[in-house]
Amino acid sequence: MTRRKLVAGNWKMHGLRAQLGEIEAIAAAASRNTGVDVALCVPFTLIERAVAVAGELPIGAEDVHAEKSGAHTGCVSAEMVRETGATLTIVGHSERRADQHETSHDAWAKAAAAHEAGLRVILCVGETEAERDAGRAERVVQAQIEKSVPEGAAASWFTLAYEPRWAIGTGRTPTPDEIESMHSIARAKLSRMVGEEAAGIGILYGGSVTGKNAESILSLEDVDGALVGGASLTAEKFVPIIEAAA
Ligand code: G2H
Repeated sequence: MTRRKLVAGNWKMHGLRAQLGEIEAIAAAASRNTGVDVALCVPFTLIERAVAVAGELPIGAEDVHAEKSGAHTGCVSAEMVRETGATLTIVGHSERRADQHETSHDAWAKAAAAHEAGLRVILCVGETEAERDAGRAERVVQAQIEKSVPEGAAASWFTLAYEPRWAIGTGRTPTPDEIESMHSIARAKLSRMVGEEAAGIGILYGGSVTGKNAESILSLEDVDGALVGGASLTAEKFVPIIEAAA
């Protein structure tokens, strides 16, 4: 099954209105590079303005709450995100698992809520350095997939992102063999969960992707794109990654 590559930016806790020009420049590059899908996930506060300047570039959130509404001070529901004009969201990012103590069950509930609200979901999984050193990386990632991928996950709305935690924002990346091996294990796990649909589900790599390493990572079997943090903050850094995927 043919899978189009997706390069998604994750601005994390970066981005004020002064950076909207970067989004316009990224959107322009995305429209020139028709061989790849591009998306940008930004802080809640910037979504509506980002949507207004992004044209055809899909804008997403970095998280949603699992419930539709309620007494959850400071939280934002998937329905609220959808109303801003956003069309996707990240869930289960390792920084939320670490900083907000989110579990795979939380990620599962958020992914299901996001889908119900009409958002595309990018669900993140990935092992810690200690887990890899202990030879447990594959089991950890398989267990995260088992517990956090919603029933009926389908290529039309669901994307998985493998992000080894020790590679995030550190400048370190796994070897090509390690990436290929984990992506193949992840797809096999998805296949046991959702059957033939797994062949169409994109699996992104995330963790210190830059313009320098993008081509070698994106050319790997079973790598269907990238989730990019630091290098998505400016068009100057992000556009070469988009071009490497196109
Ligand atoms: C991993 C990635 C984006 P960075 O978190 O999700 O961030 O590219 O900065 O390592």
